[in-house]
Amino acid sequence: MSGHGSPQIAVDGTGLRVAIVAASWHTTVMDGLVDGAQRGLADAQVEDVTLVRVPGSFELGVACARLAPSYDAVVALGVVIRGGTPHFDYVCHAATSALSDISVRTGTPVGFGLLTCDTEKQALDRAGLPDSIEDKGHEAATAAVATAVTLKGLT
Ligand code: DLZ
Repeated sequence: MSGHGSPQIAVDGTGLRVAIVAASWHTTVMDGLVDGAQRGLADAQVEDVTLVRVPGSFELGVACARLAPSYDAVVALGVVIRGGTPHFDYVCHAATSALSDISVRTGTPVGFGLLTCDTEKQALDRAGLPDSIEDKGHEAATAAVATAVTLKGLT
């Protein structure tokens, strides 16, 4: 994982089935996040990966809710960039609370790869692109798989 204070997690997710759900706004950043999540799953030896695209981050919740019961883990990816109206706050809040609720309600880990940024530069810095500082798609995928592996060990 990347970012100040983040753990270095080595995960073996062999045999797991994982869905990536990705919004489509802010294409360059999203391309980096999707690539990072796919790399994270490959690093964790996850071979059964399904990629589902939704229009915007607001739609992440309904897609993850549909997929969560059928997968070992889901990775939600999106980018919301603050504009001049309160829309940003509504989309961020709706998506975040839906994703949290889905993971707790279904017991399927949902990796939180939703970037909520004031500027496009902040999003690019976190997108896992060659000039980025952080790799949030990889981080979200690794966290989801690590949690799925832990939960399998408990049941
Ligand atoms: C409408 C909207 C706006 C203004 N900004 C973003 C954004 O920065 N990132 C994103 O993923 N989606 C955005 N959307 C679209 C909403 O998430 C949603 O797709 C629409 O409101 C249609 O339901």
